[in-house]
Amino acid sequence: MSPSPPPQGPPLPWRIGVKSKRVLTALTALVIAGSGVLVTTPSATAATPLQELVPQPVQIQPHTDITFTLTTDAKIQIATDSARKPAELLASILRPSTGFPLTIADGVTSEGIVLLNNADPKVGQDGYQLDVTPKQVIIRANTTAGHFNGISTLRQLLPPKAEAKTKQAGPWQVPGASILDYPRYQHRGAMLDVARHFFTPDQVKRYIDQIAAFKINYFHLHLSDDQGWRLEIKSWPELTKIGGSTEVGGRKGNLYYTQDQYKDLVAYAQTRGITVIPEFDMPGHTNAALASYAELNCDGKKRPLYTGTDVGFSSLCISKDITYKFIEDVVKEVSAITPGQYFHIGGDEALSTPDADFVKFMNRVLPIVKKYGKTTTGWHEFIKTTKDTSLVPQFWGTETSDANVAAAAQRGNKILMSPANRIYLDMKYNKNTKLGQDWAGLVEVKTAYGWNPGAYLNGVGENSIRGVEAPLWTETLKTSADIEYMAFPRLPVAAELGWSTAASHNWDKFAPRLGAQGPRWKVQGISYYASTQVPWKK
Ligand code: IFG
Repeated sequence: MSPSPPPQGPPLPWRIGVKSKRVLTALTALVIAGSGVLVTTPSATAATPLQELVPQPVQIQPHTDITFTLTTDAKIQIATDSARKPAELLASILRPSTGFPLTIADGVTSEGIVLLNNADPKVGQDGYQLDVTPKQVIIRANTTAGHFNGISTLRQLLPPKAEAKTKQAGPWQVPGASILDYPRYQHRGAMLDVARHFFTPDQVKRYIDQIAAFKINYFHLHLSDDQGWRLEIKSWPELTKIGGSTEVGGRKGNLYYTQDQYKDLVAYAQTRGITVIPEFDMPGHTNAALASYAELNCDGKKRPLYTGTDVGFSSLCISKDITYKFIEDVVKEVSAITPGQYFHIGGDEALSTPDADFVKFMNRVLPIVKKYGKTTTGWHEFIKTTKDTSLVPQFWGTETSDANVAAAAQRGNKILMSPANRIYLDMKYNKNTKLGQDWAGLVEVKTAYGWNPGAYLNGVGENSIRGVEAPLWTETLKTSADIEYMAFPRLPVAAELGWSTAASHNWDKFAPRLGAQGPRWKVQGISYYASTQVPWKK
């Protein structure tokens, strides 16, 4: 008589690392050899999708006796219009792969996927509840953002082929569960530098799609630098005509977004629950502007266009009034087409601006951003020039102490964490990585994961953290494949650090979940770096 299978207890805890799995296998073998009876231990690798979610939700209650199957007559039902964009996003993803109509219906009448409001207040603005029953998947949220985040989780509970752009065979099953989830931080960001190398609107949209799947909710576009000015400013047309005509390496072209294209990118991001933060770096990193207008230079002479990768050699002319007219025109035009609350003024590496002038500059510029209804964010250097606690310094240093940032935190500023030696996605993984740079060190996946945003900077505790953002600088990147190689798998690492609880931070538990994303990325055509530190699922 064959032994009854072991009770289907809770799946093996993710504490089982690679080493202990070998021990487990050896033990199992021993049992087989010894007693001649096959005792199947619940394998640590036969994970259900509930054990493979990135970022890790706050609470998951599996219901192993329940499976929901999406069928052709399923509808996506919304209780109010606030859930329409999330419903449309989900439909746009599942219709191609399932071939189902997945019509969107107002009101909850039948089987399928249901987006309701009235979620538990505990989930706040960005959280959600996701309940899988035999006939329905119910996502409750208090806001549109919450529904977007619930949908990102549902996508990961479906088979990876749900992400395919062509019709796949089913079944389309979702494991029974009750999930209650909400983020640790309000800001989970990704930055793309489109100034060093220009990326087309479609390439930017591709990256937006990829970051949205990990509950990223801010997309920071680095739109100007020494090598390029990338957004049309109608009152200063030479900025793109000249400043947008080249890039690192010297490629020539109309390498910029018209304001219509920018508005389209902003709207596209919104349909994925993402808010765009435009950055115009100043007073340094401004050679493209200085090459476009002679009058912006103190000596009245245009600078030559620059296609190299040095930093710190340029500065707007602090003493000239026209500099602030220029900045006001830029802030005015861009704020008018940017629904998001934040305007990024850069402020980094102003090495050619005397310190006193830097302070003078910021004292004139910060009020301009406020005048057009936006809240300034910027690389952390600017924060020493102001006592305004509503402004957001983005820490990008490699040290774990910064007196000005700690003082700002003390006063009440919320800090956006982007330590370069942890989460700069353009850092090489290892010395063999062809793309990227290494000035902040080599950043393998485990290094990117191995820090606590709430305890990283001395004097900057959990309550002073606004969130985590992963910048991707593009001095060495030209294609979407280049972006994906550097961003995956470390962007999902940043997403986990920004969303999941500090208590859930554990590499041995996280690595298998990250590895389980591999098949999904393969279906999506993401050219990720298959780090040997991660147990990639086949
Ligand atoms: N530092 C510069 C970036 C870019 C980066 C590349 C900041 C804030 C090095 N400034 O990071 O312009 O060149 O890793």
